[in-house]
Parts: sequence; structure tokens; C-alpha cells
Amino acid sequence: MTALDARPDTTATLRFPAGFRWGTATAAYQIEGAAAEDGRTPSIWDTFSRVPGKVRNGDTGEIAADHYHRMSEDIALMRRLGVTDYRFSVAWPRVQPTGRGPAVQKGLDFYRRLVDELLASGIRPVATLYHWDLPQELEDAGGWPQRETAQRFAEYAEIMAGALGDRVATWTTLNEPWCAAFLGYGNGVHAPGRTSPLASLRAAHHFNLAHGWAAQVLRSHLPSRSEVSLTLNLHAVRPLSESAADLDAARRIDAVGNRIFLDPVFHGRLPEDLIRDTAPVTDWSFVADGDLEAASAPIDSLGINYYSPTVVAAGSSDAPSPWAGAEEHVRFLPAPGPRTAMDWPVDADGLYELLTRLRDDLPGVPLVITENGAAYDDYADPAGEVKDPERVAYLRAHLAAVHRAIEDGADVRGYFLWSLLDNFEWAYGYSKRFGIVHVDFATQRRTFKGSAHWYADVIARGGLT
Ligand code: IFM
Repeated sequence: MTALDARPDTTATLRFPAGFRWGTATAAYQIEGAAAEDGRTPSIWDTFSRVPGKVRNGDTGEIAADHYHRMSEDIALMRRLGVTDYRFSVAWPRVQPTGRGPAVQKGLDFYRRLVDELLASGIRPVATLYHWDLPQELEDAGGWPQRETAQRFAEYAEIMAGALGDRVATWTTLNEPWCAAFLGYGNGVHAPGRTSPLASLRAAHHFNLAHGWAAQVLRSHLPSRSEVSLTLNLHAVRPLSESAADLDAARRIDAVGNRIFLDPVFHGRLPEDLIRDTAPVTDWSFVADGDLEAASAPIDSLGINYYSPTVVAAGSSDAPSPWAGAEEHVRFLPAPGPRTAMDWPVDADGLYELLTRLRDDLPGVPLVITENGAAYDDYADPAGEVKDPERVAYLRAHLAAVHRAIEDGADVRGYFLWSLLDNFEWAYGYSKRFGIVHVDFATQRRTFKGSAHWYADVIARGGLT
């Protein structure tokens, strides 16, 4: 080999497999606005964001990115990007305001128009049924800690399958049930703001049940070519050292952060160590006969949302924590390296670790990156341009990690960048910008950031240069 051969080939292209899906993702409450229009009623996020001190600057999703009125403009942005797929969520209180009974036609019409315009643009719609906006009436009746909510969810899934099943081929039941259960009912940082370890574990179980019931309902109402999936924000957990105590800390977080969903959904069982670890806060008697079998209804792929890894060691963490008791045995440590505006470490290896773990743990299950992206403090310069080289570097590194995982045998079918637009970032309100399209919330003007131009180029080439 000559010295020239040994030099890295900087012109090489990391090409993704033919048919790889290139997408962007959004969620209803974060972009739609029109919170009280056409029959939509409050969700838990409308209520929560009005509670003083819960959301930065008192922001709410009342107007958000006004996507409800600007949907065609936003689809035009996607056409410019060249995405093959678009992942959106349906606002449950827009189509079934009380979470019970018949659907509201105008709500369904909005999603029909969205899907039809996407299809006419050659973009495949990927619908998520639940991205955290529970109808407030269902929370008033007990919310996700109550079994009945799972039943309501299955009925809502049937409504949506009937309304869009002929035109949407890919369905996701839930987005990130970990956040909805543990941030919503555990440490109260998300809606509905409850702080009970028991409630968070009950909610997690009912999410698994809701997912399984909805998956069955979708399967029986959708054409056979349709795909049913679930999206989890799996934690790439790293022990600080190989000591038995640090490894045990990592095991605890893996149990209550990952296997609490993976085991019921893919193996029809609850992890034994989770039951042991959580004995001080619950006895799991709310799991009824047949629940775990229902939760493990077959699905076609697993969606993964990844942003950064979690480094842990033996010790204890400060309350309030969402970890249902595990925090008494676990210390969370900052991962080294650069950080995004969320103060999340930039660490693409975590995504590779996660994908190769799933390759080994779930053979035969296709994987899709349903969210990945980064917030930075973007602004329009005097020339009106929004330059975001840090986001481009983040995305490039993570796509390279996906590529490496595919080369090493992970069956990854697509990548959805979070997010298309700057939007309502939950408890951070509008202070954090994840979009590759900048939104001036005063005027609702949309501007391609540098990362949007870069992503369009990646999609056009089918990979990275
Ligand atoms: O904005 C959220 C999204 O709603 C769920 N996944 C993480 C994103 C960034 O925090």
C-alpha cells in the first residue's frame, strides 16, 4: 500500500441503500395552532401550558407555527427539500374532542387534505396517532394511569383507520411513551404535570396496552399492505465504568427506560428486574391477564428517536426525577464533548450503539429513525439568511453513524429529521429551535436554514459526501 492509498478518501460518498426513506417529522401540538378551531377542544398540553411557570415565557401551542392554516405552504417546503416521506401526528382532540364517541368531520377533513396534498406531491404520509395531546376530558377521568384510557385510544385508532386507511400506508401508534408516562406523570415536567412514581408506571403499562390494542385494530381495518409501528425514545445507556455497581446502575435505567416497553411489545413479558427494582413503589397488580399478550401484537417496524446518550454510575440523584425510584441508586453524569442549545451532548456513537444493540436484540425487526436532530440558537442575519453549521455537523455525524450501523448489519429503512419547522418545544416553549426551516413566530415567515439546503443535497445524492 502506498502513502497515497493510506490517506482517508474525503471524496467518498456514504450511499444509503436503494429505497431508503428520507423524511422530516413534526407533531400536531407543536406546529398546528388553531387550538380552538373547527371543534377542537383542549388537550392536556393546552391546559398545562396555561399553568404559570410550567412552560418557559408562558408560551402555549395556541398559534404555534400556524400549520393548520399554512399546510400547503409547508408541503411546498417539503417538495423543495425532496423528502420521500413526512411524519406527522394527528391531534386526538381535533378529531374526537372528548376522547369518546363520534368524530368531528372538520377535524378529519384537515388530515384528509394534508394526506391528499402530500400524495399529490409524491410524499408518503406517515401518521402517528399519539404525540402527547390527550383530550383533557380523558385526563379528567384519570388519564393514562387508568386502564380505560387505553380502551378509548383503541376506539380512536379505529376512527382514524376508517378515515385515512385508504391513503396512509404507514401508521405509528405512539410517540415516545417513556416521555408521556415518566415526564407527564413521574416528575411533572410535561403535561399533565403529575408527580407520582406509581402513576408513571401504571401509565407506562397502559401505553403498552393501548399500543397493542390499537395495533390489532389498525391491522384489522387497514389494507394488508399497510405497516404498523411504534416509536420509542430508547436510551443509549452507558455505565461510567465496568464496575459491578456502575453496571447495575446502567441495568436499572435500561429496565425502566428501555425494556419496560421493548419486553412487553416484542416478547410479551415484563422484565423481572424491573418488577424487583420497582417493588418499593408498585406491585404491578394493575397488569391484568392477557395484557402482555395484547401488548405484543405483531408490528412491522420499530421507530427510534435518538438525540444523545445517558451516562450513569452508582450513586443517587436529586429529586424530582422521572425514574420511578431508580434514581435512588443511579447518578447521572454529563457526557463529555460539545452540547446543543438543549445542553444535550452531541454523541453520534450513541446512535450506532443503539442500532447495533437492536440488530442483536430484535433480529428481523426493521428499524426506522423516526426522530433525530438538534436545537441551536439560530437567527436570521441582516441578509435574511439563517446559517446553522453546528446543526449540519450534528446531522452529518448522526447520518454517518446510521450508515455505519447499516454496513454492520442493522436493518435501518429510513431517517426522519426532527424537525421540519421551528416549533413549540414543550416546557421550553419557543425558546428552542429544532427546525431546518426557520420560523419567525411574529410573521410566520418560513426561511430555509443552511441545514435545509444541506439536507436537500443529501437526499438528492442519496447519501453523504
Ligand atoms: O420536540 C420533541 C418531540 O416532540 C419528541 N422528541 C424529542 C423532540 C425534541 O425534544
